[in-house]
Amino acid sequence: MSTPMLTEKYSGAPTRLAKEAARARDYIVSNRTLPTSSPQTNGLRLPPDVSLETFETAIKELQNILGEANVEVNDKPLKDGWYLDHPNTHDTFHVIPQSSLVASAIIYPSTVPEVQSIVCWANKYLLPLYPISLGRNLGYGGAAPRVPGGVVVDLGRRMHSIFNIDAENASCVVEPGVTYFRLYEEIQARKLPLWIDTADLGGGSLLGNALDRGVGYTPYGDHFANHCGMEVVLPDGSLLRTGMGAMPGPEGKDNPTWQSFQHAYGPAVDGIFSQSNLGIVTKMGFHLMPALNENEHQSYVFTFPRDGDFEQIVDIIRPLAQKRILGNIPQIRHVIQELAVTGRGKETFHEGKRPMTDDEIHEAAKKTPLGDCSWVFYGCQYGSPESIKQQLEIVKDAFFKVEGSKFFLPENVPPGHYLHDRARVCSGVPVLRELDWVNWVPNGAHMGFSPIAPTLGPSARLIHDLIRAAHIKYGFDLFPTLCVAGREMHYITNIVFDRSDVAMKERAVAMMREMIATCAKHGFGEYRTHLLFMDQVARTYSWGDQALMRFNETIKDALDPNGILSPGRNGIWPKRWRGKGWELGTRREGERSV
Ligand code: EUG
Repeated sequence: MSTPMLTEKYSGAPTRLAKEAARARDYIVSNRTLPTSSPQTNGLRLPPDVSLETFETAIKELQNILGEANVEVNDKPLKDGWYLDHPNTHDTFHVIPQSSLVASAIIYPSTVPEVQSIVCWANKYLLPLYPISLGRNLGYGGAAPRVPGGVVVDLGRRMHSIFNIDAENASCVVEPGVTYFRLYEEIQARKLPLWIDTADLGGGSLLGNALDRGVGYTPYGDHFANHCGMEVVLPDGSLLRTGMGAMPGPEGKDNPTWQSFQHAYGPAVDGIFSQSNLGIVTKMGFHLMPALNENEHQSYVFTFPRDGDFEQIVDIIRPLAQKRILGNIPQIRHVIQELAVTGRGKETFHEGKRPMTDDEIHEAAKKTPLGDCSWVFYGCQYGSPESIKQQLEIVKDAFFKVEGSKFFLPENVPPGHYLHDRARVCSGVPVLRELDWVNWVPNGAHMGFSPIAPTLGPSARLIHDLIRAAHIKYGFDLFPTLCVAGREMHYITNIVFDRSDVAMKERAVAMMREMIATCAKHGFGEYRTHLLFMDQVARTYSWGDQALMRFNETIKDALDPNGILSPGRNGIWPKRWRGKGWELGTRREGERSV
């Protein structure tokens, strides 16, 4: 498995992380028992209701437009690769058989007119397209199409320009293939006083992550909220600019406020292109944060001894976040992650496959730098040194009310501790560290379960207990990471599984289905989900007898009458596909195997 660097590949890692990347890869390789490459179980997977003859005609036609090398038929063995060398053919973290969610072909456009031609071509042959930016939507299906045999449009490979880093407006415009790593290195090289906001892993696409409404950890951490202006290819092949970009600028230029004012005029349509299948976003603007100096941000950790401190911690965070004394979205993690994020497998801490008990976790935690505890709060304060000092006094006063809580600065923990990586992420420096906990099991993979709950003690207790009970029932260690804002929190938990263990994967899917249903009963809905659960999650947003789904279907049918764009994404099926058994995990339709 190769370790591409940014100097040679748009999706590679920066040179500053070469050693770390090689180490992460070696860890993953040493922990793998599966072959690096496996033939597809049933050979080439054609798109549904498309004959081989039609498929071959269509492929030839598109090859004539884009060039043969830019339209690949996916009839080769599948390689899971790893983070820096990831597939665009299927879900690298396959929780169902690897050959299930698989592409029939992969297309590499290089320009917006080429994307428009692809859309027209798909309409002609009724082929389901599945656009990806980088395909690093890890935990939610990666690059895999929702419909088996879908045609993946890999936008990132040839469309990765950074168009306009504007130091005065503090903004930029990017194409789908621009990663956090790329933008960060570009800004550093040009010595511009700007911060980016990165996701936990730096190899993701700015545009892709924002469209999926991902989270980051500087004050600009709400990625979709900090986007400003889009260019979109619609399912009929026409081109749209949103926000102020809809108004032409002088002399044929782009509008001068395209990256300045998101809301512009009339209905706010940008939102319908996020977590949806209504258009292919080819350009997206972002606000960037004016850079702070080294002494103008301070990361820190609090630990809390008892599981039962959870309610109190959440109730302490709420007013601090509402008053914006907490300037970013902090994370609370369960102490088991202090073990996992070392990158050493579970066998280092525990014998056997069953989940670790609380006692066993505490015993192992004693030997970690933060010591024994139950919850770990990773925060960061921003401002002048004097202001940070005052803020930290307020924050400490608040958290020290929890008996036995402890406070650490980066200088109080060893150099390899995760806090140092957290400090980078909270100051806009993209890293790779978050890969490490996937090594908890051999052939490690993960899937995200990410419900939203109120930032209230009793709700925190309820959702944690529900999710913990499910993990005990299905035999999984529980890895909660909570991104806590002033009014809601994302309870994100990563289900870590062994890709070679079929029974374990079946348990993971069953547990997801049960947690989605149980959480929905209490009003906790997922903010984002893996391909397999999109139908089920969409149907939990059922107020008014599925009023939202009817609305989404109405828009879908109006914009995409042939149903060619990402059918089924986020649970939205075009008319041509509805009622044919494609929905998974809902009672409305009979299930169809994928
Ligand atoms: C994380 C993971 C997610 C997500 C947001 C943040 C961070 C994990 C798997 O999904 O949606 C440490």
